[in-house]
Amino acid sequence: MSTKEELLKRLSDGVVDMEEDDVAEAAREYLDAGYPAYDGIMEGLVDGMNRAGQLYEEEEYFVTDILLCSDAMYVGLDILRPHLPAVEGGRKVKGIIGGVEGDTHDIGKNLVKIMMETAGFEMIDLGRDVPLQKFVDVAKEEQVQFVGMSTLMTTTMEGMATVIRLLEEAGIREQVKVIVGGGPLSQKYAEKIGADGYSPNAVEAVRLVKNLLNIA
Ligand code: B1M
Repeated sequence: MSTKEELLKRLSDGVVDMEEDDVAEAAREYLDAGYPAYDGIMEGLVDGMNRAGQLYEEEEYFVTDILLCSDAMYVGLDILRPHLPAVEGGRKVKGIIGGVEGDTHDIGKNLVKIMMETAGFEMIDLGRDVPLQKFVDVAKEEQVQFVGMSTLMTTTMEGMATVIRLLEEAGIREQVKVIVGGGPLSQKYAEKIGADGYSPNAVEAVRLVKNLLNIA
């Protein structure tokens, strides 16, 4: 029988190698062995996606490769995700999440959404390349408690500041917590634009929202 580390490596390698069948097989074996789905996602699938991202940056991988890697990651997510422990009871928290206008990256945003849903939050996913005003309109219509914005590009970061200004203009800034995340962002930048918080990853994002909304 394979060890947990061996199975995590197979999950990660399967994503890097764009091998959907290998990922599916490793994910099933991983669950059958009784290992936690959460680690399989973060230390297996996400690790593989991060490695694939590195290869893209080194110009070893092309756009098509990276998209096939993400397909393999989603195959694994479909298998592991139903086995994440569900959170029972508590006050239902409602939030929106989206990638800001001009940015079509959505892999990290999707992971954040999945972790939030697993934590019991009701998430409205606005998708990617979301018009800035839409964050405000939906926040108002749906009376959400928090707004999550993601971007991976320096060229689109400024859109987050605009959304915060639009929330103020709409008179609902005090009613929602705003959190931001994505590659080029930082705590410092979040503070600069007046966001309530920044998270470097999907797991921290859940903790951040819980802290901001005073949920145990
Ligand atoms: Co592009 N891309 N890309 N890309 N891409 C980057 C981001 C880049 C850094 C690569 C580089 O050049 N070094 C660069 C941005 C440079 C910059 O602005 N500083 C870049 C560029 C330039 C571009 C294009 C413009 C390329 C072009 O066409 N010339 C173009 C964008 C077009 C557009 O959007 N208008 C483009 C396109 C693409 C692909 C389509 C090929 C693909 C995206 C597929 C998709 O998302 N559906 C892609 C990818 C995959 C990447 C890299 C390689 C990997 C990103 C990724 O998915 N990582 C990336 C380089 C890199 O990051 N190493 C790169 C895995 C993912 C799990 O991590 O998204 O960081 P990440 O999410 C993390 C955290 O950031 C955090 O939690 C997540 C999970 O833990 N997080 C949040 C994210 N959002 C959060 C929100 C939160 C909290 C935490 O709260 C709300």
